[in-house]
Amino acid sequence: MDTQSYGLHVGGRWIDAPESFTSRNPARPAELLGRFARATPELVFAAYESAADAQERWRRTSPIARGEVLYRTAEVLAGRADSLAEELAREEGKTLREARAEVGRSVSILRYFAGEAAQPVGSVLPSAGERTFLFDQREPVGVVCIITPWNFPLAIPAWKIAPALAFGNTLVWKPSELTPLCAVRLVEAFAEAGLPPGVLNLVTGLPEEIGDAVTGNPAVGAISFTGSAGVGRAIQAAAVARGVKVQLELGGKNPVVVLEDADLELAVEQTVRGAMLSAGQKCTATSRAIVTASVQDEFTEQLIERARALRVGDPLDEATDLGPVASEQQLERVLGYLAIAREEGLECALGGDRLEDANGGYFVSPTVYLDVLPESRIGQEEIFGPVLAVMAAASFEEAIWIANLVDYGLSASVFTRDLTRAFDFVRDVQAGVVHVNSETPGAEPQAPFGGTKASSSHSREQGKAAADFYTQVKTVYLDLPG
Ligand code: UN1
Repeated sequence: MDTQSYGLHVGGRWIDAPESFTSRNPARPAELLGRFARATPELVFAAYESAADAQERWRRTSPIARGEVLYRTAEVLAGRADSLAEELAREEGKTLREARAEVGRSVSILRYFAGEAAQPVGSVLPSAGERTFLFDQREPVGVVCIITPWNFPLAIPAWKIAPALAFGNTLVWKPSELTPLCAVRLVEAFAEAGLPPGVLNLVTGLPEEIGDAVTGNPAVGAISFTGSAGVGRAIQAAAVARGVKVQLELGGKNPVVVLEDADLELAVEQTVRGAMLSAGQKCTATSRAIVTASVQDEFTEQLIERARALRVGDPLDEATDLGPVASEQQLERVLGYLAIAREEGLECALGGDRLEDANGGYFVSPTVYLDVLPESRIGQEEIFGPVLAVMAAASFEEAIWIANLVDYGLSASVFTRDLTRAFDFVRDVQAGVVHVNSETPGAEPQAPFGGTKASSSHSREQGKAAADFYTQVKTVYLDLPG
């Protein structure tokens, strides 16, 4: 059993902290993934000093050279995909299959932003002045603070760190305390790829001890946060008060709308995937299936049959479809919602309980509730577990109305063969990402990603949109004398 110790990464060196914390396998909580340095506010301060010191040199490094570091990092990750996927599955609890996909996705993200580093950074504009050369150019923000969740412990950090580096910023990164091993592995890959010391600093630790030091350091030029709405909004309020640029990716209560002309087999398969894989722990996971009346019985019957066939078990077993939820706290949260569903008297067609196993893993059975009222708590709140609420709609118009009846607005899907209604859905649904005939999760690196309403700060990540956050624009009026 691996109980190796891992340090913080500050100024290019791995350094110890006075105390440590552990990371555990949620499928067998007795198994430790390692001991990790528990940063203090002083050590976080040191990380910012190192990021600030490295800033001048990194911003002057050619974007082409910065892109090459990203490309080499992608190669390092690709070269150890198998061991990384296994560690990810052991530490976070998603299946090996999904962990491999996440490593592959992280490689793609790094390659995409390696190329993005060589893209145009501004434009030449016509000027009223006859001898004025007018242009704008993008410059780094400076020192960036990245705070990432446990559910995609490689991909989300990759899609924040890669553009931050490509555009010349230096960073302090605080990963979730549930997945520090994945964070260490990613930083190791950057270091091996030749990222200069101090450019990317890693502070592992407990939010209650270092949260303020991480977000409140005077060197911070921008904060990018993915996680819960409560924490995110508090960070945003404090950042806005200090004039710091901030970007939030928060939760979702993502619907699929199934219309009577849908390919039902496809709709069932994609809904089950979207709701249950990764044990429902994606901000883009499907948590509501809004089904028009005429296909409701058939859809529901097939859905329950398909979801019942899912194999819950050890993520390292190739046959497993979904593993445990990621932590004891997460288990409590999901079980709390299952209790609420019982209190609300919901009809539970499948699951509804913890799955006990010999190792005390945090398993929850895939759960489907029928006839959920759109205004109920199960119909409104983000559960972040393998729980799907099925709702009836009398018409397409009512389905859209229900879809929009939540605070969140991240992702939404419609299943139909009718092109007109597909486009009507695209036009009317309140979501930052819309799928037609595919599951609600998923985000390709070249496309902007983010939510509307309570799901984000109305900013977008990845693709060309990443430059808007990780750079600032300078406009230059260059007059030639004589
Ligand atoms: C995906 O749908 O594959 O935390 C990505 C999350 C999102 C990312 C989802 N920010 O789940």
